Amino acid sequence: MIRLAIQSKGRLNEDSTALLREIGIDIDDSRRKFLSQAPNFPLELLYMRDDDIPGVVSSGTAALGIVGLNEVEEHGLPVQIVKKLGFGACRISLAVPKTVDYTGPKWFAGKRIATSYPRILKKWLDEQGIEARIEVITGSVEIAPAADIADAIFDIVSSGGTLVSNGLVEVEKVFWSEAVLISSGDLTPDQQEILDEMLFRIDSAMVSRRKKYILMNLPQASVEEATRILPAMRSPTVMPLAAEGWCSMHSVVDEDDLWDKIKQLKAIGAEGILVLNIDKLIP
Ligand code: PRT
Ligand code: ZN
Repeated sequence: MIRLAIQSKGRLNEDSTALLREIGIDIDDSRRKFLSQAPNFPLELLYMRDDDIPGVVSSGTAALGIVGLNEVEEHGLPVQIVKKLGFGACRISLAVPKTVDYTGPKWFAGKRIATSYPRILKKWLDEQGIEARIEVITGSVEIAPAADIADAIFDIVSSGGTLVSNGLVEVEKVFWSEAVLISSGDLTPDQQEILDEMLFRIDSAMVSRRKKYILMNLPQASVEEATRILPAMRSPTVMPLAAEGWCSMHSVVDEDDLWDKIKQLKAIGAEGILVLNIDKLIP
């Protein structure tokens, strides 16, 4: 059995539980308590505020956690980053009122900066050799300049919409974050085996997310050329069709390359191109 701490509500909760479901671990959200056990996997879920997750993992109360890298960095506790999970992407940036004539990092010298991330901010200020006053506030940091609590803010930005609607401009992007799987680093052999199984499943889920299955009808004469366009994992599957001189070709492509490949395949006579989502891909 292994215990995993995840955010009980908030931005990372849904994606965390969706990832667990995607790797075949059932979660009963309707009966969500502080602790719940997966019925089909040796995993116990501990639901908590994201701020508490680095702490419970570093103390070993939970062997694993899913939390934003920003929280891990801010708490500075000894936990291992096992895997970046590709959701919850954001950055922590410095922003100033749009009326300010911003001249560069030195502008912050002697200024008051409101933030919930004093440690990450202090590290950046030290690196820049700047002394500023850090005003620690939790929640609604973006209203601090208008309320004259601060001259600038250091806060999480994702789309940037919150800054714009508060008359602020992002001037320095300091820290990039996404959700990460963390571990106490102190696992029993049994727990390590469970984690390895989870990582194997997460990897195949993440790989398959960016891949598409493609099939098409192709003139027999174009098979060699199509094989160059679609390298696939070993080589594309080619099957004869009833129609003389034609075959069916199946392969896997990166989503990023999809439209480019389709254009090239059409140019060599491919027809009836079908593109499908892949549920799981085990390399
Ligand atoms: O209750 P609990 O303490 O668990 O949650 P919380 O309120 O502290 O955190 P929560 O749920 O807001 O965020 C959890 C994690 O999601 C953060 O620690 C980040 O790792 C990640 N994340 C990703 C974000 C955002 N994107 C984000 N946009 N966290 C917060 N925001 C805020 C941002 O500060 C801004 O005020 O959302 C607002 C909208 O952002 P824009 O730029 O899209 O307008
Ligand atoms: Zn929080």
